[in-house]
Amino acid sequence: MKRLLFVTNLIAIAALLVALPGGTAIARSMADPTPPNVDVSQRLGNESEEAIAVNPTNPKNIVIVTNIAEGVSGMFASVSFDGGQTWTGRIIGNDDNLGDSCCDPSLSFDEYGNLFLTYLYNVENLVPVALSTDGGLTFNLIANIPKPTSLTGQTNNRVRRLYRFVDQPTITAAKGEVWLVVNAGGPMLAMGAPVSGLGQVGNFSAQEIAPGTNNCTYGDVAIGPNGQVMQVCTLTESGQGGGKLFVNVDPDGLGPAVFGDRVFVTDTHVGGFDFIPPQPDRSVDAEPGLAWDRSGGPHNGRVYLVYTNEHPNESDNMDIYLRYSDDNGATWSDGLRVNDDSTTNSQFMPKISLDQTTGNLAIVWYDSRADLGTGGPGDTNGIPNDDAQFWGAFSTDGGVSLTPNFQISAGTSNSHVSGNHIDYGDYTGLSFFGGIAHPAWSDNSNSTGNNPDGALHKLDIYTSAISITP
Ligand SMILES: [Ca+2]
Ligand SMILES: [Ca+2]
Ligand SMILES: [Ca+2]
Ligand SMILES: [Ca+2]
Repeated sequence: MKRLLFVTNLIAIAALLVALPGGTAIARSMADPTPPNVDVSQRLGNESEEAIAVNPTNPKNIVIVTNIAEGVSGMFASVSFDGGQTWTGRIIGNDDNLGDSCCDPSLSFDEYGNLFLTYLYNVENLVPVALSTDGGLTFNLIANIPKPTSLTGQTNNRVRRLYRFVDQPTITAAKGEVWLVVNAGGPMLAMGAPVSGLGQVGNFSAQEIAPGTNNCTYGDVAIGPNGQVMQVCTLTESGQGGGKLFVNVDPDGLGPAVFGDRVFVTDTHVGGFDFIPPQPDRSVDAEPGLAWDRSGGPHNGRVYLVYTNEHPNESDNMDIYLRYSDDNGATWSDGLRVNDDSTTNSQFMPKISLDQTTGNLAIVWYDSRADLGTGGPGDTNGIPNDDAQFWGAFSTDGGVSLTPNFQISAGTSNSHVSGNHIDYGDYTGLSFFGGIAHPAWSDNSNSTGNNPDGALHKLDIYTSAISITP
């Protein structure tokens, strides 16, 4: 997410086998209390704000794209063909065929192996869509989506006001369609295109404003089993006071129906720029994320929403919550707290992913529970709640309950000492497929010993492969 602040700046253990309901278990390493961590970027300078996607036609093929801090244009892109053990990285969007990329990458593989990438330009108010048909080795621009000239059911005045800026694009592809949502200078604008095979992508002719989303942003988009599309966004009040989550649904995707009225889901008490000790320079938003079950399993059609909640407001006690809906977002379950610690520290920047081969869920987030300011492995500096680790949990029962939380990052990071002006960035990455969850996060612990900037300096991108096995 290139939030507006950033736009302005630019212009200037023992085996841990946890038995789960249904007879499944999480297999964890005998020797290591955390799963093996891999430093994907191994670059001087700060990489942060990471997107990750697993190729369903070849689950050993994983792609990561992230922001970089140095230089005017460019993003870091890296590809693995061995399940995330080894990576080959490069810089893209540095005035190459992808133009002058700023940041905010979003990635999605579809069932044909198409890999879609969207991001922001430094200068142009266009929404780029790039496609890779070789597993992320190369990308080509397939669309530069301009401001629509007209929109069904919208006044000319509304259309005229679009694209004063564009921010926070998110792309997802499945069920023969690809959808992108972007904050189009006020409301959320959604655009979709048909997909019929590898490299076979039609025009982004379906463009719609999600009603009632003016000043609503930092959201996500998901595709349901019948091709329906849901967007979520957070309507943020100024500063840190609070935010409300709303969803809108287009019931037939690329068909003639349009997005319905917004549905209020919950208050989060997390503002658009809510400052917390572990994210002191950039702040956080509620970072809502969606996952729709298309697995054909027992919870087919259930859509999940993960987000951050602060309670009490302005306490910095942020927690990760999960809700689900079985009626296309009309009504939602009560919030289930995902993090299982008993501290009052911050959990933030959650990401959710649903394994479409099983219907199981993975959720990951940054977590400051181990930083009590009393030293030890979770505290780098004697100050409480300003260091973070990366943690996760699975759900195998349709989001009714969660596994015990597990620590993913082997080390502890401190975003402020990275000198990255956006701390860890605005979001994290997760792709869950075939029983293996692949998270991506920003890390300056140097737990792997190969960050060229050393420990507690600039950030590298880390990943891990976490199995949930029968
Ligand atoms: Ca707040
Ligand atoms: Ca908390
Ligand atoms: Ca600390
Ligand atoms: Ca680095």
